[in-house]
Amino acid sequence: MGLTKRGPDLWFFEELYSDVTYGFKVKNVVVPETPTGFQRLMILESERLGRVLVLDGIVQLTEEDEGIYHEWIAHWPLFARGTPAENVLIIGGGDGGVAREVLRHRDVKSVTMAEIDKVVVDLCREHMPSISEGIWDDPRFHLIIGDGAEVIRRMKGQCDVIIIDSTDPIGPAQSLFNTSFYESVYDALREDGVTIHQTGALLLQPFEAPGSWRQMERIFDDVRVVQFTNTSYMGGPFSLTAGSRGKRVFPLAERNARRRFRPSGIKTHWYSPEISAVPYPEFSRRLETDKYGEEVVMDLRLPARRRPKVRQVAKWSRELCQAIGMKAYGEPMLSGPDLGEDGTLVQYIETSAINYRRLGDIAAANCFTCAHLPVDGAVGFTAGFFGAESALCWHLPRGAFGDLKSLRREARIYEAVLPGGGPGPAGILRPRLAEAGEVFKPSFRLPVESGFAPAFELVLDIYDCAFDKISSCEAVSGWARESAKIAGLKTVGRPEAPDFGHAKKKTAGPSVTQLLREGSNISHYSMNWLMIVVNLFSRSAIPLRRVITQAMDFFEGKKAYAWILPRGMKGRSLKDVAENTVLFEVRRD
Ligand code: AG3
Repeated sequence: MGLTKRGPDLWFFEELYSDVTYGFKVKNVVVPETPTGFQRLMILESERLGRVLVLDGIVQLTEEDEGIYHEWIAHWPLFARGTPAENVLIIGGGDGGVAREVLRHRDVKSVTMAEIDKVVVDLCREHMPSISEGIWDDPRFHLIIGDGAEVIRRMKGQCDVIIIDSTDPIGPAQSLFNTSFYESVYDALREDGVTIHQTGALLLQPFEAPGSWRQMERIFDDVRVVQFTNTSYMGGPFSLTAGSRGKRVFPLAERNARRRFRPSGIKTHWYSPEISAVPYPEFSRRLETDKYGEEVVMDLRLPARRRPKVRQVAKWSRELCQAIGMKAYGEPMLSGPDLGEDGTLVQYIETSAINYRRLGDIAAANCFTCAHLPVDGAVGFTAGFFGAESALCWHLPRGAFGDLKSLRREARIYEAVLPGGGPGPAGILRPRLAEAGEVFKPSFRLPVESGFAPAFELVLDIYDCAFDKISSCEAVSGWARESAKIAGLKTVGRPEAPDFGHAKKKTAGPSVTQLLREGSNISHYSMNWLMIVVNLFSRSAIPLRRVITQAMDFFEGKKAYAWILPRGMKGRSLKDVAENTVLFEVRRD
């Protein structure tokens, strides 16, 4: 796409999405596509929109409507505060539009703009002078050409407002969406300081705002999503996500803005404190429900000699989808013609997967979604379907950005007694916290080595990964193959990575499954908050440390939360199960 001939005319079509686009007729190519060393830059002219800045095929601004974005991203945080800001930092923003709006605030004493790409600054200044009008002569304005992520680390406790005017979290801006970057933003803020950044089109990039929200929620004292619409960012409702240092600012944001706007004397075209920037209720709801993935892991005691056949298990997986309100994607994947002791069934669903294998008279089933999971419904339905009277369950938060302790607090290990599906008489227990050092010692025994359980599952959530490593099916498939090799597990067929459009839908990215002789190796990944979730089920011991390190190295993840779940047990007390369920953190710096 990009520039395309249509009859006698030249058109531009945006390259942000693989399945939807918008375009406009190009009157004039002002700057043909130029590699800047960071990205591809192009400036076009259109009759209707004026000059248009395009980076990596994505529209950044048009002269016609740039004011909408620039006014909202600048004035919203500045007016949300109870008191005027003095020091403002802009990260990105090379076209100068944000700086222009910020400098209209008379109380602002200093505006520093850290832009990594000098070519953007130079070419916008030359070809779109109206965007940055006035900033170059303003003594309060300072430009730094450099990496914002580094600049900000030198500004501890110095800023009242930090505006991150970046491209989407692909390409050079990727590091601006990392947890460690958000931490440095927080550190750079003064008390009552506010930061804001663009988090995409709420409908078309449904995981961006919730993803950032989730990361920011644990770092900032308060987080808000600001919604506006313009013409040049396709998809209707667009989002800015803001975070504050201290809890006093956002509850009064609207009141502060109404009180301070008029006396400021600033005349805006698009921003007004009278216009609600509150997201549509559906988006607020999604921020809550899409917060984390959830998995329920069930070991069900099957009635004597019950050996569910493929057809039955496939039926279970389909009906379970209905019970949890998720669509099934494609047909079930099978490691062999039947589901004997060695077989696995994996059914992809809307936001991840369901899987099953049998160990003697225990059916070991997992149900994972990247949205809200009605756990009791899933357990109740599964136990009912297989005629099990009780199920040993692990309910795990996945992709949670909290710390290890809160993760442990949110996890539940329980016996669900049917009917009803709720916890049994033994109540709810938590996993045992361990140090990575302990688990990585050669003396550590996996449940299959100690004889505690006939199988185990390694559950791994890896954070702050490299986008290109987790965003391609090929890359993840490569990891899965290598991982099986290191684990010493025999693969069955090739990794399966069907594209069900996960990445485009209300889900968290495509999935890759490598079926193994003894279970399945599944990864499901979320590209928008740069993390990947991995499950590895095994009936034999694996070199744990090497498998985990390989995964973290491969995806360039900085931190992982890892679980070891004993699977397929009989006659173990819940207390023993909890004691043998291990949760630990691995860091790679
Ligand atoms: N930066 C934000 C561009 C967002 C485009 N993304 C999208 N349509 N999803 C704009 C830079 C203007 N100063």
